[in-house]
Amino acid sequence: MRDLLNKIKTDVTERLAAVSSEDELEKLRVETLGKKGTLTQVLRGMGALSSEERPVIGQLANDIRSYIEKEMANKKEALAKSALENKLRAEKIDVTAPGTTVRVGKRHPIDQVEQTLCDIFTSMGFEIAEGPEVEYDTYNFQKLNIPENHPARDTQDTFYINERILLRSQTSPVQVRVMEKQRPPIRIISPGRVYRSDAVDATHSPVFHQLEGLVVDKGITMSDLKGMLTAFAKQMFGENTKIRFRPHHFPFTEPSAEVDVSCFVCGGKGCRVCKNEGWIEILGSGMVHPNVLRGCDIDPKIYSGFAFGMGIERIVMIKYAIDDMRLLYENDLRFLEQF
Ligand code: 2NL
Repeated sequence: MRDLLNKIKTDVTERLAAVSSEDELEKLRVETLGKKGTLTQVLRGMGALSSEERPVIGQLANDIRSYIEKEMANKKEALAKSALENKLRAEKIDVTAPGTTVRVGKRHPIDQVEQTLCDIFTSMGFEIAEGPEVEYDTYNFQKLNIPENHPARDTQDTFYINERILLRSQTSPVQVRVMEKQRPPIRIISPGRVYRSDAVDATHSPVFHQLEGLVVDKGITMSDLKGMLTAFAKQMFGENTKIRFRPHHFPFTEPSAEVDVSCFVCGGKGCRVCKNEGWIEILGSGMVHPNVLRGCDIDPKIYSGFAFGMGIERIVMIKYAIDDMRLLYENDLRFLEQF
């Protein structure tokens, strides 16, 4: 029996050394110390021993049992420790490692400039008005005092859906719709997409963007237009910017003027951006024609107004010194990422 006990001791010690998981350890514990375990069975057989042998073998069996229990507890602790070490090693974070860059998209330069324009005008008290891109010719032409024989009405210049319906060639019809529905005071801007049957080149596109503005109230004069545009030009192109008016003709305004800003690059001396002019044309404007007011049931004897319109692409091109409009539509990220 003594030999049997010693063999169990050496066997278990050997097997314990090879154990590499808590499951294996538990299996060995049950096989040795469990109800039907090898050591348990030996202890059960002790009744058959003589009264001299029993205390001696009993002592040996208890010593071996304690020894095995202690070794198993040590092993259990060692396994838990190395499991924790593995986990810590696997989950280690190198806080000095370079981060993974997230590529964030951004708005198209046309949209960025449109947003800037809207911010400037809304800060002056203008409200943003929107309307359909597919319009009646009455709103796009008649109500804007554009006569039947005007070249803009030519199918060569305008996209017609049918006799009465077309793609708007300016955002003015949006303002006409507001003037019909709302009574003065009116202070609105209308940004949006417009369509003209133009061939694509460095300065033309059949689809482009416009922002128009309109103020109608009692006592509105050209000096209100000039003061407001001066404030706008300073916010858009810098505090030192000056503006100048040149006489022009639009059917929907009288008098009409084209507006230039002093070149924000050279300050007026002449450079590549202003083509040595010192001035850059940015928009068209004027006092709303009495026929347009009357057509919207606003009495021009009581009310007057000013209006202006600019091409957003043109402003983008001026601001970033872009010499070809097509670059704005090609969606080449190497170009777009610069803005
Ligand atoms: C330009 C010139 C302009 C307007 C647009 C307008 C609108 C109404 C009444 C009168 Cl409802 N006028 N708009 C006025 C003057 C010029 O645009 O060169 N745009 C790109």
